[in-house]
Amino acid sequence: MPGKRGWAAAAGMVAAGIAVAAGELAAAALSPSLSPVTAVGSVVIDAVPGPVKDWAIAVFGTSDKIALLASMLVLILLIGAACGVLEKARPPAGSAVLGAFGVLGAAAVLSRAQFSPLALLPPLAAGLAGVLVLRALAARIRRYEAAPPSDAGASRRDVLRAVGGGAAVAAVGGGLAVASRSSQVAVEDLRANLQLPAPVQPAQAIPAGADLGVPGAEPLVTPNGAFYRIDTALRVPLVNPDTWSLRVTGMVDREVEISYAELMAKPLQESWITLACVSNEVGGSLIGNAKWLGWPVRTLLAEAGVQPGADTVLSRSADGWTATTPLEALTDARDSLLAVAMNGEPLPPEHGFPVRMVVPGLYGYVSATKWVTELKVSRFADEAAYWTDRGWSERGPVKLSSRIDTPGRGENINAGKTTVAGVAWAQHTGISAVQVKVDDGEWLDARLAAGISADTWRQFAAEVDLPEGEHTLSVRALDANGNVQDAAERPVVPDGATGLHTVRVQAA
Ligand SMILES: Nc1nc2c(c(=O)[nH]1)N[C@H]1C(S)=C(S)[C@@H](COP(=O)(O)O)O[C@H]1N2
Ligand SMILES: [Mo]
Repeated sequence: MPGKRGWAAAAGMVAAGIAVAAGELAAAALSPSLSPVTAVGSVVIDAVPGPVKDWAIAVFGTSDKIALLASMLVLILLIGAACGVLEKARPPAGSAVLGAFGVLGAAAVLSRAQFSPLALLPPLAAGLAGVLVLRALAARIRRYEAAPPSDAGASRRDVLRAVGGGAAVAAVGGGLAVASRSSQVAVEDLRANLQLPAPVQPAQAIPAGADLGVPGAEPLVTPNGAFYRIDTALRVPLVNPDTWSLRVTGMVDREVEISYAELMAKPLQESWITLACVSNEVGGSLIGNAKWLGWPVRTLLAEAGVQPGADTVLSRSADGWTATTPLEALTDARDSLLAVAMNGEPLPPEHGFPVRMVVPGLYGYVSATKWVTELKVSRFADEAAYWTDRGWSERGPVKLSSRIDTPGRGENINAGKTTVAGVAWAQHTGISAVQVKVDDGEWLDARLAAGISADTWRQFAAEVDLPEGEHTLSVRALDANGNVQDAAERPVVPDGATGLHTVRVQAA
């Protein structure tokens, strides 16, 4: 039996172990990128001098990361032990020090992850769990210390039970965290090693001059890392392609189920499609253009045999999110895809890996289901989808719109000639002209860049002459049917904002 100081040290180790497990489990529940252990480890890796890194790699080889994690764990347990002894000697100094390590963990996470309040949860959960457990155990040890000889046996058993129970909790929690982490790593490995099939029908070639390359304007192709992300997932669903399948159900002649391997073996096509969010404010950035590799939804629906009377397809994702898409948008000639890749790379997890839908001409909330697992052919009248159940319109065709990228709002520019540039979009209809206006002047035709297709946005640029002073630049687009962009200001709810994007600048 350890002495009383030994118990205090053991209590501290148990508290530290539970703290680590709590932090890792919280990260597992939210997002793997928020793991405090990984964050601290990465900070260590970055801080360690090169020669030490080389030494570690020489000694531990490819197990260098495991060696780092193991030494971190040993160090954490030693710190825990010291905190335990300190807590016994000078309560609550030990638990305060343990809690401070939670704050340090938070700092490490913040230095790694993109800031979001969520990133603070795992280290704070860790710190809180550590403090509470240590205080509870230390109180028992103090009771044991103060116990008269007649009670010594009972209070020692109480300490033994509490410390032993805590150790078991730490072990089980840690085991769960490790298991969840390794299944995440497994999916990430599968994704990293995927061989994408060559498209049977390659994407449209980008015509020369489609990207005007005006400094300050968004590029024609949005890199995956810069593509906006909108979803209701608190934690990015990690879907294993080996167990993923897509079922076609509802008003069909025969239910069909397709595996990832079967989907990858289909004749896939590549298409440029600009995806936009209904919540995009006028002038906003919830829009991006990418090259999608996928299989036409219409072919899968044809295999299932759509029954008469159906007018919608309810798509469901692995995390339960749903969208209802007009059936005709999935059966007409447009490139509605079950997409497996984005800009030549397997879908990033946050953009729907392994499979998502992309439908030209419709806002994402009624069409672009990520992590899709079911297509139910049905009637609008019989279904409620996630957002249409929350006040958004049942139909969500993308509205004709345009945006000035440069100059930026409030920018100070030189008086004289200035290039106004940006993008215009009317997916699946096409843009025919873009016009720019200075203050209350005439609408001037902008130079319209070559387009990839009617399903993608188009760049424009216009040279305007700005005298000194404050000016308002406005833009409007015309679609391929000759419709002029709606200037009336309407909010994003229920079916997308309208109004013209204006930018105020100061010319000097
Ligand atoms: N599973 C799932 N798919 C989803 C959503 C969602 O919340 N969950 N959001 C949709 C919305 S509103 C939009 S605008 C697009 C955004 O796709 P992106 O995040 O790849 O840009 O995904 C759509 N697909
Ligand atoms: Mo959206």
